[in-house]
Amino acid sequence: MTDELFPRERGEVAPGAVHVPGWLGPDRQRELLAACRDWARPPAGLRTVHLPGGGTMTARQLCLGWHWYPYGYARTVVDGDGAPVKPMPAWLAELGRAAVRDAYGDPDGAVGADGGETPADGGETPAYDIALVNYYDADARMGMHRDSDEKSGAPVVSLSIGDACVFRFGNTGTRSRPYTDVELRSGDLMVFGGPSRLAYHGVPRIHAGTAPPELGLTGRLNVTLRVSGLG
Ligand SMILES: O=C(O)CCC(=O)C(=O)O
Repeated sequence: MTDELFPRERGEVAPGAVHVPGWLGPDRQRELLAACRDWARPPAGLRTVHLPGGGTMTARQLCLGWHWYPYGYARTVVDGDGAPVKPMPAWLAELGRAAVRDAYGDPDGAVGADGGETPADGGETPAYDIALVNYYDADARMGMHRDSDEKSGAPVVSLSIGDACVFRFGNTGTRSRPYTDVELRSGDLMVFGGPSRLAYHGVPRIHAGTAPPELGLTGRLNVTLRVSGLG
């Protein structure tokens, strides 16, 4: 992708939904990519997700901390090889907290009454204990959906690496309009919490071949960090 005359700016896509372009620098992107490659190996590696209606997700997925399957969480890959889910690394949980702090500009990471504060941790954002890593090839998509299987209202943190995509951010009531299309590029951060925590969102298009060449990645990786509230 060519450099632009004007830098892309942080933007509030909807109340509580913040886009921070280029939040991860080239080194952090490379480190996260290397970690994703490691996690993608079996057991409990990258898998195709089968939906109850008979379809399959075109983005392939792996999980850390808690294993997500349609539609719940488990400690083992109940819809795959049955292996225990890989642990959520402390550094990745901390990256989630830092993302929330930076997106909302809150030095304590405390993000409001429905943003995940718990008495147990003194009012700070609780620890991120789930990572879902989605891998998109050029033809993969993700339909409009809500992240509603967690018991915590803490903001969702989403990190993008590789090809750019169209990220569609909608409303809490319906899968259709009104929505806003945001281009997410390698290194971009999206955080959605508060009134947008349960907004429908999806990925209708990947811009194939737009990953920074130095990454050596074909396709797009998205790492979404969540707080389970599952104890
Ligand atoms: O790939 C993305 O940017 C979105 C991923 C997503 O919506 C999800 O994992 O629930």
